[in-house]
Amino acid sequence: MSNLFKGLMFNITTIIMSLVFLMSSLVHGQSQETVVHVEAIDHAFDVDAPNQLPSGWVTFILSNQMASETHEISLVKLPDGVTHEDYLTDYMIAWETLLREYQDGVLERSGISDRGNEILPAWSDGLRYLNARGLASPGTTAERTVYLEPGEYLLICWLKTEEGIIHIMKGMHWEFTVREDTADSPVPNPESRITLHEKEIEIDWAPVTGKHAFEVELNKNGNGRSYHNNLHLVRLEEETDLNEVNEWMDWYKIGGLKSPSPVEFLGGIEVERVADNAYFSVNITEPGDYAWIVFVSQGQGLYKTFTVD
Ligand SMILES: [Cu+2]
Repeated sequence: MSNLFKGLMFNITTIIMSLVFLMSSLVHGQSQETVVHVEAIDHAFDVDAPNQLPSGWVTFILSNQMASETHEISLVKLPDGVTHEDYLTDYMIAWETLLREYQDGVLERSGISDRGNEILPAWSDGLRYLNARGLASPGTTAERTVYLEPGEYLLICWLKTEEGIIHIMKGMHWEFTVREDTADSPVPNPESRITLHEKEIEIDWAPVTGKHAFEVELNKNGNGRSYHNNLHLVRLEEETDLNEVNEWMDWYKIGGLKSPSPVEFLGGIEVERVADNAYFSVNITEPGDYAWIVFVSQGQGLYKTFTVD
């Protein structure tokens, strides 16, 4: 009787321990799926996650601790029926052509859109850029939280090498699928909010060192399109010229988004002009002078400088 009881207890204990182990692996698996760690390499993404993720809120952490160039977290959702391969060949080859024609002076700035309609695949209109230009300089780590609908995605980097080659073409792309099942990850609820008005960056925040999470509200005009679609944090040096930084952020220009960058980038966002609020985090490790910068194409960037004591 007593042996039977011991045997029963042993079995129950084994079952409980197996369940605890199973649950802890599930929790571990889930956290790896909703917080995706990405190490930037010149030129690849080393991603510590399965290439099938649940739908819902997912945070991408781009660590640029090993590379010598500035990189970014850019996320694009493909239209139905379009493969990762289609994007990396048909679409990217057309962009290489557009860039070359513009830089060779064959194409005017105002003609890029029409020429794009001629040579980009018809499905390009169906691409959804969830984020681009989450710029991170060497030695920095940037975070971005996005809502992923089911579908096929690419994590890419549009920056350029010294020779002017787009990092995607050098191998900076990671393909993944977002499943129908939803992760129970919470809606981001950051401490601070930034509002991008037409002519002002409004921010309610006491700048101190440490990690900071932000929600960005994009003020929209009457047509439902936001005045601005991007925001970045940079660390200022004595000689930093923010107008020069704005020029450098112009991807089309020969020197645009090509390392070395004129300033240290600590992360940020770029979204479509019809996008809802955006979420990102930055890490300020040292006191100094900093600036929020909104890149304005062919115009004057929007800036807000601040000091961290
Ligand atoms: Cu890159």
